[in-house]
Amino acid sequence: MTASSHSASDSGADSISSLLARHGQSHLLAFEDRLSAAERRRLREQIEHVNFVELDRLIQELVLQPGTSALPPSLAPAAYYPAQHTDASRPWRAERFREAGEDMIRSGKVAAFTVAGGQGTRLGWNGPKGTFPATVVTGKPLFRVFAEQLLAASRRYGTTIPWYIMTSPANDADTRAFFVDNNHFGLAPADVFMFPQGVMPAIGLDGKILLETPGSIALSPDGHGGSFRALAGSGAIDDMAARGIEVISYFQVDNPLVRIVDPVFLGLHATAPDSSAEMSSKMVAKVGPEEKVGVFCVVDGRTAVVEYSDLPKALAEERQPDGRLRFLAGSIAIHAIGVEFVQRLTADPDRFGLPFHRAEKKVACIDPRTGEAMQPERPNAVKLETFVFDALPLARSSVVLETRRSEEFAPIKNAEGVDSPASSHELQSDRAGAWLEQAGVRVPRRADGHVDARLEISPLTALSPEELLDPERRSELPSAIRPGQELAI
Ligand code: UD2
Repeated sequence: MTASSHSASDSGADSISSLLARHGQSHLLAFEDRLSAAERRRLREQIEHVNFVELDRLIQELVLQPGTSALPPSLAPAAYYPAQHTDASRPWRAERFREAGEDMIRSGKVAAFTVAGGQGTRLGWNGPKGTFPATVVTGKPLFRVFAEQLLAASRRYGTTIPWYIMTSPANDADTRAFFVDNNHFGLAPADVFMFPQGVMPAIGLDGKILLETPGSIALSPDGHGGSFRALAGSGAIDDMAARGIEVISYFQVDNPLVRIVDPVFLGLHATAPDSSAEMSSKMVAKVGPEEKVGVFCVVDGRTAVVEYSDLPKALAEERQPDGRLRFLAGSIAIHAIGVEFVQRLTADPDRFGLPFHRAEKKVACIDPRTGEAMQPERPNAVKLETFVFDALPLARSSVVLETRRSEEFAPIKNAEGVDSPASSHELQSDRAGAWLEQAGVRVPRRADGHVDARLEISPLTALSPEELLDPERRSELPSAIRPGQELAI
């Protein structure tokens, strides 16, 4: 190392030391003498990326003195377009919106967007969640399921539906490699755009930033709300604008039943009289007060989602006169987002920010005294995350569409039990069975109502039950499924 570079790095280290001292985080350099010059440089770069002024506030509010989030006094359930369009409470004509949506899709105004930056720790899958084998019979990975939908929809509408995928710095390389290894599942690589989301330091319960190793801060993704900044910062939103995209179909990586290209929803978002075409959402009726999904509410005249952990039990349990939950509209994290809305929010990145939420997690780190690696058995840290649905109140107005859970929601989140591969398989088979029944196939059911077979319908075979009615496809279907049969079409 030359004398000049030595002195330059020394003075850089000095100013970093005083910065850290001012913010009570001097321990970050505690093991500097064990690091090589390159490792020191990397650590310094990480430190320079931290916004300490913002972080001080967040540590105070969300780590050291976390209050229970104050619920707004004017909280009311949000109105929604019911799945049964003939529902007397709010009749509406799906056909009009379907036509508008189909026009938009055909004219290339729709892009798909998957948030896939999460760490998937609950599932215990060692790799990006989108690589998890998700389907019932052939075990297709989630990314392939979505790719097949996009291929099928692009063919059906004679268009190209580009696909944007938000990764995280931790899984970006693995995600890209998976797409290359799988030949992008038949999609044109130019129509698949990946970009990593931002990160935030994990904070120990004492308010100190955690070190993952002596030379690196423990960083974790900044939540799916980071997607607005990442869409803008990565150039994805410019790419969309250049392609003439107007609407982003937003969905999570964990739901193999998501209907990515839904003309009714897209048309409703773009043309409903009460929509600003900025950000719209799908909901399902909650199965019970305890279900772990956020609920759509109206707060000060604006649509908002209150996360399940923030909704007091008494409110979650309130019933309407007909016995249904009062706060019924559960968020399944499916949104239509206007490209112009993202542009408007992120026009001045310094002024845009969604609120951070705290999540207590187990974060592998080093012991700040010895530098030894520690694997915590209990939550030892607060992760700071923003949520995409916190952008809803920023929309001028926002509509919510009810969808049927059995048609569109079978998430894979946990290794076992609720929202696990097993529960998702059951729901996937149930949906496939229902579609086959609509095409005249006899499908066996168990006493509990679930389909008694393992069934899988590729999106390339049918994107909706109507497509199974096509005479050519129908002629290939069996007349009946045997109990316990395995069938992939
Ligand atoms: C989410 C919603 C919940 C409900 C449910 C439906 C939140 C806080 N809660 O619960 O209300 O709608 O989904 O399934 O969202 N992700 C990123 N980057 C991150 C964090 C997450 O891309 O920094 C992605 C992740 O890869 C996944 C999705 O966001 O696709 C959901 O994340 P989660 O598993 O943390 O959300 P969950 O299941 O608690």
